[in-house]
Amino acid sequence: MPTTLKEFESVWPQLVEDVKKQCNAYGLPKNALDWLEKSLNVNTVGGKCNRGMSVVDTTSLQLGRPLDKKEYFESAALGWFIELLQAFFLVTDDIMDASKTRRGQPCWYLQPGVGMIAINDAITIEGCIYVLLKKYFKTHPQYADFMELFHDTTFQTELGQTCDLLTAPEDDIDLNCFSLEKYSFIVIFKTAYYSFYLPVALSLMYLGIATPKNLQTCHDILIPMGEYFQVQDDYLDNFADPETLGKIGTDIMDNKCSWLVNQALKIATPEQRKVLDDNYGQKNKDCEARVKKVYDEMKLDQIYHEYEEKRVGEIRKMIDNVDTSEGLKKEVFEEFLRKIYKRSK
Ligand code: DMA
Ligand code: MG
Ligand code: MG
Ligand code: MG
Repeated sequence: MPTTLKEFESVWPQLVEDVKKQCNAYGLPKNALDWLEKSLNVNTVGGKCNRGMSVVDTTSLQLGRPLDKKEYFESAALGWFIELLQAFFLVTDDIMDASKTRRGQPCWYLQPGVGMIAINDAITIEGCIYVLLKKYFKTHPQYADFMELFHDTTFQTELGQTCDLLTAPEDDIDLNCFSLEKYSFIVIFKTAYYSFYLPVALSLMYLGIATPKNLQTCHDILIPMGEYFQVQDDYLDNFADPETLGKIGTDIMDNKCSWLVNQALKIATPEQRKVLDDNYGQKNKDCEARVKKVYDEMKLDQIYHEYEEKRVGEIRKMIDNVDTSEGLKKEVFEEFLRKIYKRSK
């Protein structure tokens, strides 16, 4: 049975206490301690926690039984480190993307009294990963591997964000610069590694079965799955109800090399292309509405649903062919796919 959000969240308060204990050992002033606690709670908790819970689910599926108390806590702690990494990325991403809401609330940098302190808050949240990793895993045989994996994955995500931002200049709109090749690199690096490869790789390391072959198999399935997940994110940015999604889409106004604009460019008539050229990437609601209208005319939602069925079929085939000779279980991938298939938020 997959873990529940409630059970997973029950581990969180202990981790906050641990961070506070470290801060108290440094004699951190009370106001700063309170600030950090609030920033941690607001930015890390309140999401779906698919990434974090997948560490727990992978560990339990691999062992083929429910986890004991210690195993649950340790896997969930590793999962929360991914959620901390995600919080670090989201706080900065929302500033750079000029987003307004996240998880149904104003973005952290827009909350009263926060502003650009949010940049330091993001960096501090990242630092908490290593405070906690040391506390719980210093004597684990895989301590160095955990640390290296977090560092590598963080760097990969940062490179993805670099390409995402450089492909979306504010003042130089040129739709000819977009392509599905560029798109693929951006989303694999900014999303797939930390959201899909990282949770499963951490669990395998925790269990001591992260052989090169098993890690390669994880990579070969989870990177395409992560690519599909970001296509969903781009689709939802335009087509989802912001109320359900918890965030208001910004991709059109931000001039993003989104999956939708790449599809639109493939099929646009000369008239539609002109509307896109004149209105994409403009910080103006009317321009955005014109682009949305073209997307509707093109029935991009239908094209997306066809893509989804085709891609999920291909991923299921890859899962069927998984090499299980070194103990990896197919159910790990089936469960991850189940969590995201046809998601609406
Ligand atoms: C997501 O890109 C990637 C990271 C590393 C946060 P995005 O800007 O499309 O995410 P969102 O739609 O959640 O702002
Ligand atoms: Mg964003
Ligand atoms: Mg972004
Ligand atoms: Mg998005």
